[in-house]
Amino acid sequence: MKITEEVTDAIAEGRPVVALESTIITHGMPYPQNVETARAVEDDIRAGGAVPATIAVLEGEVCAGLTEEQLEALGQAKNVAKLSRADIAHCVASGGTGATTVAATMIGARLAGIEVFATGGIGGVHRGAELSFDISADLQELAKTPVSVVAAGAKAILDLKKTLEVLETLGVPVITMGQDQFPAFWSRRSGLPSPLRADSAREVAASHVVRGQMGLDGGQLVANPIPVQAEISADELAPVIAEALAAAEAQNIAAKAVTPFLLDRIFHATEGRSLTANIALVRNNARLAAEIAGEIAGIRANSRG
Ligand code: PSU
Ligand code: MN
Repeated sequence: MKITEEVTDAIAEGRPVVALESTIITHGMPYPQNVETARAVEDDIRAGGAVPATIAVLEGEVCAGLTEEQLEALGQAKNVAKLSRADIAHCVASGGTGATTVAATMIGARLAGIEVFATGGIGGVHRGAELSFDISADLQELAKTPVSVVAAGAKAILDLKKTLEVLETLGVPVITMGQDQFPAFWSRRSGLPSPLRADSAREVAASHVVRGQMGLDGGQLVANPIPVQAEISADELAPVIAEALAAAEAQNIAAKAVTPFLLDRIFHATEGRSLTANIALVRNNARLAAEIAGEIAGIRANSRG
Protein backbone atom coordinates (compact mmCIF):
# COMPACT_ATOMS: atom_id res chain seq x y z
CA MET A 1 0.00 0.00 0.00
CA LYS A 2 1.16 3.52 -0.73
CA ILE A 3 -0.05 6.25 1.62
CA THR A 4 1.10 9.82 1.05
CA GLU A 5 3.16 11.47 3.74
CA GLU A 6 0.43 14.01 4.38
CA VAL A 7 -2.12 11.27 5.07
CA THR A 8 0.33 9.17 7.13
CA ASP A 9 1.18 12.16 9.33
CA ALA A 10 -2.45 13.15 9.82
CA ILE A 11 -3.41 9.63 10.91
CA ALA A 12 -0.40 9.31 13.22
CA GLU A 13 -1.29 12.63 14.87
CA GLY A 14 -5.00 11.79 15.18
CA ARG A 15 -6.03 14.55 12.77
CA PRO A 16 -9.13 14.10 10.59
CA VAL A 17 -8.80 12.37 7.21
CA VAL A 18 -11.54 11.75 4.64
CA ALA A 19 -11.28 9.03 1.99
CA LEU A 20 -12.65 9.55 -1.53
CA GLU A 21 -13.43 6.99 -4.22
CA SER A 22 -12.04 6.93 -7.74
CA THR A 23 -14.80 5.14 -9.68
CA ILE A 24 -16.79 8.37 -9.59
CA ILE A 25 -13.84 9.88 -11.54
CA THR A 26 -13.41 7.09 -14.09
CA HIS A 27 -16.96 5.81 -14.51
CA GLY A 28 -19.26 8.34 -12.86
CA MET A 29 -18.49 11.61 -14.64
CA PRO A 30 -17.12 12.68 -18.05
CA TYR A 31 -13.73 14.37 -18.53
CA PRO A 32 -12.84 17.15 -17.66
CA GLN A 33 -15.61 17.67 -15.08
CA ASN A 34 -14.49 14.47 -13.31
CA VAL A 35 -11.00 15.84 -12.59
CA GLU A 36 -12.29 19.34 -11.76
CA THR A 37 -14.75 17.82 -9.30
CA ALA A 38 -12.11 15.56 -7.76
CA ARG A 39 -9.95 18.65 -7.13
CA ALA A 40 -12.84 20.74 -5.82
CA VAL A 41 -13.85 17.96 -3.43
CA GLU A 42 -10.29 17.71 -2.10
CA ASP A 43 -10.30 21.50 -1.56
CA ASP A 44 -13.66 21.31 0.24
CA ILE A 45 -12.25 18.71 2.61
CA ARG A 46 -9.17 20.80 3.32
CA ALA A 47 -11.36 23.87 3.89
CA GLY A 48 -13.26 21.76 6.43
CA GLY A 49 -10.02 21.09 8.33
CA ALA A 50 -9.43 17.50 7.15
CA VAL A 51 -6.95 15.81 4.83
CA PRO A 52 -8.38 14.22 1.65
CA ALA A 53 -7.22 10.75 0.59
CA THR A 54 -8.45 9.63 -2.81
CA ILE A 55 -8.13 5.86 -3.09
CA ALA A 56 -7.23 3.93 -6.25
CA VAL A 57 -5.08 0.98 -7.30
CA LEU A 58 -2.16 2.21 -9.43
CA GLU A 59 0.22 -0.34 -10.95
CA GLY A 60 -0.44 -2.89 -8.27
CA GLU A 61 -0.41 -0.56 -5.28
CA VAL A 62 -3.40 0.49 -3.21
CA CYS A 63 -2.90 4.26 -3.00
CA ALA A 64 -4.38 6.56 -0.37
CA GLY A 65 -3.81 10.13 -1.50
CA LEU A 66 -3.15 10.87 -5.17
CA THR A 67 -0.96 13.56 -6.71
CA GLU A 68 -2.37 16.14 -9.15
CA GLU A 69 -0.76 14.20 -12.01
CA GLN A 70 -2.21 10.88 -10.87
CA LEU A 71 -5.71 12.40 -10.62
CA GLU A 72 -5.41 13.91 -14.09
CA ALA A 73 -4.14 10.65 -15.62
CA LEU A 74 -6.93 8.64 -14.02
CA GLY A 75 -9.50 11.17 -15.21
CA GLN A 76 -8.33 10.87 -18.82
CA ALA A 77 -7.67 7.13 -18.88
CA LYS A 78 -9.99 4.91 -20.90
CA ASN A 79 -11.09 1.40 -19.98
CA VAL A 80 -9.86 1.57 -16.37
CA ALA A 81 -11.03 -1.42 -14.32
CA LYS A 82 -13.86 -0.78 -11.87
CA LEU A 83 -12.80 -2.53 -8.69
CA SER A 84 -14.96 -3.89 -5.94
CA ARG A 85 -14.27 -6.40 -3.11
CA ALA A 86 -14.25 -9.28 -5.59
CA ASP A 87 -11.47 -8.01 -7.81
CA ILE A 88 -9.27 -5.59 -5.85
CA ALA A 89 -6.77 -8.23 -4.65
CA HIS A 90 -6.46 -9.70 -8.13
CA CYS A 91 -5.70 -6.25 -9.52
CA VAL A 92 -3.01 -5.66 -6.87
CA ALA A 93 -1.46 -9.11 -7.38
CA SER A 94 -1.24 -8.65 -11.13
CA GLY A 95 0.23 -5.15 -10.90
CA GLY A 96 -2.85 -3.63 -12.50
CA THR A 97 -4.54 -0.24 -12.27
CA GLY A 98 -8.15 0.29 -11.30
CA ALA A 99 -10.64 2.69 -9.82
CA THR A 100 -12.25 1.80 -6.52
CA THR A 101 -16.02 1.68 -6.00
CA VAL A 102 -17.58 2.42 -2.63
CA ALA A 103 -16.91 -1.16 -1.51
CA ALA A 104 -13.26 -1.18 -2.58
CA THR A 105 -12.67 2.34 -1.26
CA MET A 106 -13.96 1.26 2.16
CA ILE A 107 -11.45 -1.62 2.07
CA GLY A 108 -8.63 0.78 1.13
CA ALA A 109 -9.70 3.28 3.79
CA ARG A 110 -9.70 0.63 6.50
CA LEU A 111 -6.23 -0.56 5.45
CA ALA A 112 -4.96 3.03 5.69
CA GLY A 113 -6.70 3.67 9.04
CA ILE A 114 -9.28 6.14 7.67
CA GLU A 115 -12.75 6.06 9.25
CA VAL A 116 -14.78 8.49 7.13
CA PHE A 117 -15.41 8.45 3.39
CA ALA A 118 -17.37 10.86 1.16
CA THR A 119 -18.95 9.94 -2.15
CA GLY A 120 -21.98 10.75 -4.34
CA GLY A 121 -24.29 7.80 -4.01
CA ILE A 122 -23.76 4.19 -3.00
CA GLY A 123 -24.68 1.23 -5.15
CA GLY A 124 -27.76 -0.70 -4.05
CA VAL A 125 -30.49 -3.08 -5.11
CA HIS A 126 -31.32 -2.57 -8.78
CA ARG A 127 -34.89 -2.46 -9.99
CA GLY A 128 -35.87 -5.94 -11.13
CA ALA A 129 -33.25 -7.49 -8.82
CA GLU A 130 -35.71 -10.29 -8.12
CA LEU A 131 -34.91 -11.47 -11.66
CA SER A 132 -31.40 -10.08 -12.32
CA PHE A 133 -30.01 -10.61 -8.77
CA ASP A 134 -28.14 -7.30 -9.29
CA ILE A 135 -27.35 -6.05 -5.80
CA SER A 136 -24.26 -3.89 -5.31
CA ALA A 137 -21.42 -5.27 -3.21
CA ASP A 138 -21.42 -1.83 -1.54
CA LEU A 139 -24.22 -3.00 0.77
CA GLN A 140 -22.30 -6.05 2.05
CA GLU A 141 -19.24 -3.88 2.54
CA LEU A 142 -21.16 -1.46 4.72
CA ALA A 143 -22.05 -4.47 6.87
CA LYS A 144 -18.43 -5.57 7.22
CA THR A 145 -16.03 -2.65 7.17
CA PRO A 146 -16.00 0.02 9.89
CA VAL A 147 -16.08 3.17 7.77
CA SER A 148 -18.81 5.84 7.87
CA VAL A 149 -19.84 6.61 4.29
CA VAL A 150 -21.40 9.99 3.51
CA ALA A 151 -23.61 9.82 0.41
CA ALA A 152 -26.69 11.61 -0.93
CA GLY A 153 -28.66 8.40 -0.48
CA ALA A 154 -28.67 5.83 -3.24
CA LYS A 155 -29.17 6.70 -6.88
CA ALA A 156 -32.78 6.98 -7.94
CA ILE A 157 -32.09 4.47 -10.72
CA LEU A 158 -32.17 1.81 -8.01
CA ASP A 159 -35.00 0.25 -6.06
CA LEU A 160 -34.61 2.38 -2.94
CA LYS A 161 -37.19 0.49 -0.92
CA LYS A 162 -35.41 -2.82 -1.45
CA THR A 163 -32.05 -1.12 -0.84
CA LEU A 164 -33.23 0.06 2.59
CA GLU A 165 -34.61 -3.43 3.37
CA VAL A 166 -31.26 -5.07 2.57
CA LEU A 167 -29.37 -2.50 4.65
CA GLU A 168 -31.68 -3.25 7.58
CA THR A 169 -31.15 -7.00 7.17
CA LEU A 170 -27.38 -6.47 7.11
CA GLY A 171 -27.50 -4.33 10.25
CA VAL A 172 -26.23 -1.16 8.61
CA PRO A 173 -27.32 2.08 10.31
CA VAL A 174 -28.86 4.48 7.77
CA ILE A 175 -28.74 7.98 9.24
CA THR A 176 -30.27 10.86 7.30
CA MET A 177 -29.09 14.38 8.07
CA GLY A 178 -31.68 16.95 9.05
CA GLN A 179 -34.83 15.34 7.64
CA ASP A 180 -37.05 12.31 8.21
CA GLN A 181 -37.06 11.04 4.62
CA PHE A 182 -34.28 9.08 2.99
CA PRO A 183 -32.92 11.21 0.11
CA ALA A 184 -32.80 10.00 -3.51
CA PHE A 185 -29.47 11.37 -4.82
CA TRP A 186 -30.55 14.02 -7.37
CA SER A 187 -33.72 14.69 -5.30
CA ARG A 188 -34.05 15.45 -1.61
CA ARG A 189 -37.01 13.13 -1.17
CA SER A 190 -37.58 9.47 -1.93
CA GLY A 191 -40.98 9.12 -0.28
CA LEU A 192 -39.40 6.58 2.09
CA PRO A 193 -38.81 7.21 5.79
CA SER A 194 -35.18 7.11 6.90
CA PRO A 195 -34.52 4.50 9.60
CA LEU A 196 -32.49 7.02 11.62
CA ARG A 197 -31.99 10.77 11.65
CA ALA A 198 -29.22 13.05 12.92
CA ASP A 199 -29.11 16.83 13.07
CA SER A 200 -25.40 17.30 13.61
CA ALA A 201 -22.05 15.83 12.59
CA ARG A 202 -21.36 15.31 16.28
CA GLU A 203 -24.24 12.82 16.60
CA VAL A 204 -23.02 10.82 13.62
CA ALA A 205 -19.47 10.80 15.02
CA ALA A 206 -20.72 9.64 18.42
CA SER A 207 -22.61 6.68 17.00
CA HIS A 208 -19.62 5.77 14.82
CA VAL A 209 -17.39 5.66 17.92
CA VAL A 210 -19.95 3.77 20.05
CA ARG A 211 -20.38 1.12 17.34
CA GLY A 212 -16.64 0.52 17.50
CA GLN A 213 -16.68 0.36 21.31
CA MET A 214 -19.52 -2.20 21.18
CA GLY A 215 -17.58 -4.34 18.73
CA LEU A 216 -20.25 -4.05 16.05
CA ASP A 217 -18.94 -4.87 12.61
CA GLY A 218 -19.41 -2.59 9.68
CA GLY A 219 -19.91 1.07 9.00
CA GLN A 220 -22.70 3.57 8.76
CA LEU A 221 -24.48 5.05 5.78
CA VAL A 222 -24.84 8.79 6.37
CA ALA A 223 -27.45 10.07 3.92
CA ASN A 224 -26.98 13.77 3.22
CA PRO A 225 -29.73 15.34 1.07
CA ILE A 226 -28.61 17.31 -1.99
CA PRO A 227 -28.73 21.11 -1.38
CA VAL A 228 -32.17 22.57 -2.27
CA GLN A 229 -30.87 24.87 -5.01
CA ALA A 230 -29.16 21.96 -6.80
CA GLU A 231 -31.89 19.33 -6.73
CA ILE A 232 -33.80 17.93 -9.69
CA SER A 233 -37.29 16.87 -8.70
CA ALA A 234 -38.13 13.18 -8.63
CA ASP A 235 -41.13 13.83 -10.91
CA GLU A 236 -38.93 15.35 -13.58
CA LEU A 237 -36.40 12.54 -13.39
CA ALA A 238 -38.85 9.63 -13.35
CA PRO A 239 -39.38 9.45 -17.15
CA VAL A 240 -35.66 10.01 -17.81
CA ILE A 241 -34.77 7.12 -15.52
CA ALA A 242 -37.46 4.91 -17.07
CA GLU A 243 -36.05 5.57 -20.54
CA ALA A 244 -32.48 4.85 -19.38
CA LEU A 245 -33.54 1.57 -17.74
CA ALA A 246 -35.42 0.50 -20.89
CA ALA A 247 -32.34 1.26 -23.02
CA ALA A 248 -30.12 -0.77 -20.65
CA GLU A 249 -32.46 -3.71 -20.99
CA ALA A 250 -32.77 -3.43 -24.78
CA GLN A 251 -28.97 -3.36 -25.09
CA ASN A 252 -28.44 -6.23 -22.62
CA ILE A 253 -26.26 -4.12 -20.32
CA ALA A 254 -25.33 -6.21 -17.28
CA ALA A 255 -23.12 -6.47 -14.19
CA LYS A 256 -20.56 -3.66 -13.68
CA ALA A 257 -21.61 -1.84 -16.82
CA VAL A 258 -25.14 -1.06 -15.58
CA THR A 259 -24.46 1.89 -13.27
CA PRO A 260 -22.05 3.78 -15.63
CA PHE A 261 -24.43 3.18 -18.57
CA LEU A 262 -27.43 4.61 -16.73
CA LEU A 263 -25.50 7.63 -15.40
CA ASP A 264 -24.24 8.48 -18.90
CA ARG A 265 -27.69 8.09 -20.40
CA ILE A 266 -29.25 10.36 -17.77
CA PHE A 267 -26.47 12.91 -18.25
CA HIS A 268 -27.35 13.21 -21.97
CA ALA A 269 -31.11 13.17 -21.42
CA THR A 270 -30.91 16.04 -18.90
CA GLU A 271 -28.42 17.98 -21.05
CA GLY A 272 -25.84 17.79 -18.32
CA ARG A 273 -28.06 18.91 -15.46
CA SER A 274 -27.72 15.55 -13.71
CA LEU A 275 -23.95 16.14 -13.67
CA THR A 276 -24.28 19.65 -12.22
CA ALA A 277 -26.48 18.20 -9.48
CA ASN A 278 -24.05 15.31 -8.94
CA ILE A 279 -21.13 17.72 -8.48
CA ALA A 280 -23.09 19.83 -5.98
CA LEU A 281 -24.09 16.84 -3.89
CA VAL A 282 -20.60 15.30 -3.81
CA ARG A 283 -19.12 18.60 -2.61
CA ASN A 284 -21.86 18.90 0.00
CA ASN A 285 -21.01 15.38 1.19
CA ALA A 286 -17.30 16.20 1.33
CA ARG A 287 -17.97 19.15 3.63
CA LEU A 288 -20.10 17.03 5.97
CA ALA A 289 -17.56 14.19 5.94
CA ALA A 290 -14.78 16.59 6.96
CA GLU A 291 -16.94 17.75 9.86
CA ILE A 292 -17.72 14.19 10.96
CA ALA A 293 -14.04 13.21 10.74
CA GLY A 294 -13.19 16.26 12.85
CA GLU A 295 -15.76 15.30 15.49
CA ILE A 296 -14.48 11.70 15.61
CA ALA A 297 -10.93 12.99 16.05
CA GLY A 298 -12.20 15.25 18.87
CA ILE A 299 -13.97 12.38 20.66
CA ARG A 300 -10.89 10.15 20.39
CA ALA A 301 -8.60 12.92 21.66
CA ASN A 302 -10.86 13.52 24.68
CA SER A 303 -11.08 9.86 25.58
CA ARG A 304 -7.27 9.68 25.59
CA GLY A 305 -7.40 12.48 28.14
N1 PSU B 1 -21.98 7.49 -7.21
C1 PSU B 1 -21.86 8.35 -8.26
N2 PSU B 1 -21.25 7.91 -9.37
C2 PSU B 1 -20.71 6.66 -9.46
C3 PSU B 1 -20.85 5.75 -8.36
C4 PSU B 1 -21.49 6.23 -7.28
O1 PSU B 1 -22.31 9.49 -8.19
O2 PSU B 1 -20.12 6.32 -10.48
C5 PSU B 1 -20.21 4.37 -8.42
C6 PSU B 1 -19.65 4.04 -7.02
O3 PSU B 1 -18.30 3.71 -7.18
C7 PSU B 1 -20.44 2.86 -6.55
C8 PSU B 1 -20.71 2.18 -7.86
O4 PSU B 1 -19.74 2.06 -5.63
O5 PSU B 1 -21.06 3.27 -8.71
C9 PSU B 1 -21.79 1.14 -7.76
O6 PSU B 1 -21.63 0.26 -8.82
P1 PSU B 1 -22.42 -1.14 -8.82
O7 PSU B 1 -23.85 -0.75 -8.89
O8 PSU B 1 -21.92 -1.83 -10.07
O9 PSU B 1 -22.03 -1.87 -7.57
MN1 MN C 1 -24.28 -4.40 -9.91
